[in-house]
Amino acid sequence: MTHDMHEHVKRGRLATGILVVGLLLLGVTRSAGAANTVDRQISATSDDAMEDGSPTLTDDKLEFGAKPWFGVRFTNVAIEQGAIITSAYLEFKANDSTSGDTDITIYGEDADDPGTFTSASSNVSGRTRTTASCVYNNMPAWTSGNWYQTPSLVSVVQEIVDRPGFASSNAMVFIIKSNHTNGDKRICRTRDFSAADAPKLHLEALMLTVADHAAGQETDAFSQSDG
Ligand SMILES: [Ca+2]
Repeated sequence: MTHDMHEHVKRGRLATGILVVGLLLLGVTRSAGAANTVDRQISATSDDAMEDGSPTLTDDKLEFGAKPWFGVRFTNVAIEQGAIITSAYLEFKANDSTSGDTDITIYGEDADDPGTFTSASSNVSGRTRTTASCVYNNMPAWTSGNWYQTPSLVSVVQEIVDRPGFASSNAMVFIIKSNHTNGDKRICRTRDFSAADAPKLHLEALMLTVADHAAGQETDAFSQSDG
């Protein structure tokens, strides 16, 4: 073959490869259904709580790294059971400008539709936690008045929505543990400070369509998401 013929064959193989990749991407998109974004903000005073001994429900701030346990609950989380979670994080509004060593771990509550918090003993720390968690050590410095996102909580939220009993518009709880309470802290505002400053939840998911379920595409979609 001449040099030109070699180049022609190489370009042909490249074009075929691009076509195959494109078709694969189309297939993944079609089998996973429509994207869905959910943004929720705490709306009830008992939906954010601090536990240091018995839980308290009306603190206007949560002090990560100073108190041992916090709970935040979001209602009406419109995610289909078994959906593929592609993005998940909490957002907190800083009340103070703080820096220094603050380390927390974030779990979900392993429940289909968890209730709001009460002042009963261990009502935050005693709830069943997800196996998945987000270790968030060495939190960045916070500046008063700014919003801060946690790292990804995809694995935590996926474990919750994969529960057979989870249903769209159920509530979702996150349990936050301070990994030590002897160092510095990050102080955020709660629903009790103001409605506008209450903690937020952001989720993005690929929703499986009815047709996808009927075609048995759900298994394919999950195996692709595992990659
Ligand atoms: Ca509260």
